[in-house]
Amino acid sequence: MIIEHAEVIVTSPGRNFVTLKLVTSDGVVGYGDATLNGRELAVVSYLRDHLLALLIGRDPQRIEDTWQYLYRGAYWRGGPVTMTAISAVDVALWDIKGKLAGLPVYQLLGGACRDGCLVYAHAFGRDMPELVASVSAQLELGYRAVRAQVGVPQLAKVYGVAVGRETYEPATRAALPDEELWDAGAYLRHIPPVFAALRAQFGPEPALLHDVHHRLTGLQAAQLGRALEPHDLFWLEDVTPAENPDALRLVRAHTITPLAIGEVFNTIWDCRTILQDRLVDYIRTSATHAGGISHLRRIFTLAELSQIRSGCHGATDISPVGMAAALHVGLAIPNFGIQEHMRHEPLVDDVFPHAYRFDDGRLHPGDEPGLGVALDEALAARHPYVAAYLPVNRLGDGTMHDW
Ligand code: KDG
Ligand code: MG
Repeated sequence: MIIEHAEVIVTSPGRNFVTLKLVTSDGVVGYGDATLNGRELAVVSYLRDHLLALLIGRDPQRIEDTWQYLYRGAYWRGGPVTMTAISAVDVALWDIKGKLAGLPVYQLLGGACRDGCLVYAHAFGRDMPELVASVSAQLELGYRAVRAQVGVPQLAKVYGVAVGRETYEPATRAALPDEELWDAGAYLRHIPPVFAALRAQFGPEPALLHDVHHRLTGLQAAQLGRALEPHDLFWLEDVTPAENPDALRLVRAHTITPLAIGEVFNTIWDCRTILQDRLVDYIRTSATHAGGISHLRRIFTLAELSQIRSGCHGATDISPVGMAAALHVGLAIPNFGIQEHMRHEPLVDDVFPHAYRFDDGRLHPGDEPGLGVALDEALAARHPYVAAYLPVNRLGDGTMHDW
């Protein structure tokens, strides 16, 4: 049996998704998520212009060998474009292997370690009453863990808070990125009382999370972590720019608020110092951007040595294929922590019918052979690619800042 056909499918049912489809000579189809938010077409080109021809004729069962062939064979290592493309190949091959075996992927990874994967939902509000209503709504849906993002009075737009729509979607369909304004002082003054108020309102039980989106210096992040300690966060995410482990080292030295990082990491090498020196409590890489199921599992095994748990990135730009991949890994590893669940719009679920299901605060990947995600190609074709960008951030004097 060989890989006989490979193609890239781009669709935009409300937001862009890039999907790799592999078909074996026996007619078995595998899907991989290749979506890189705001830079989608670079991965499409990497796959179409450089990888697809290398896949035709290969044995689809040789997942690790194919991974090594594409990683080492490129000579140019790592980076989001290369690794998103390799991730898609890896995930599609696991999908095929599961279908050939007649087993869900988590069974091939050693079987379930738990009944389901604890997930956290997103809540947001421009002000406190809106945030309280949003957290309440998520708890009523059955979530046990909620990420809370709130507007800051001096800032017109804040990461994680939708303006003029019901759901938050960071990428904007436009020819140029949106520009936002950032003021660390205003943010740092505003956030601790917000979490004090959430605890007063909801009590000690629900897990509360917050995403800083890589915007603070080590010292600012240490101040925030310390100020939040009385409010018992499940985690404080991406407090400092991800490429600098020393910033996290400073934060770590000054606060016991649990930390999470990793959504922009692409390989185990990006994670190595942070994991080996135990600079965080949760590692947030994804199957979509960090080398697929094979490499994600390797990262989580390294994390396990330092008692660090998984916290896979699961924003809306991770397609249902990528979400399923994360859930199969999450169900099977011993050091699972939590999984982000930013629900897709119903149209996305129609384009990607899937077996994973939400019940009692947890997601289960389902028991269909492979990943358990299909792609309605006719529906996908009715929603062609639309250029979209993530916003950029500036300080008050016009200086570019991390978004
Ligand atoms: O593409 C960028 C988004 O995935 C990111 O902004 C979402 O930080 C994010 C999160 O934790 O969901
Ligand atoms: Mg994040």
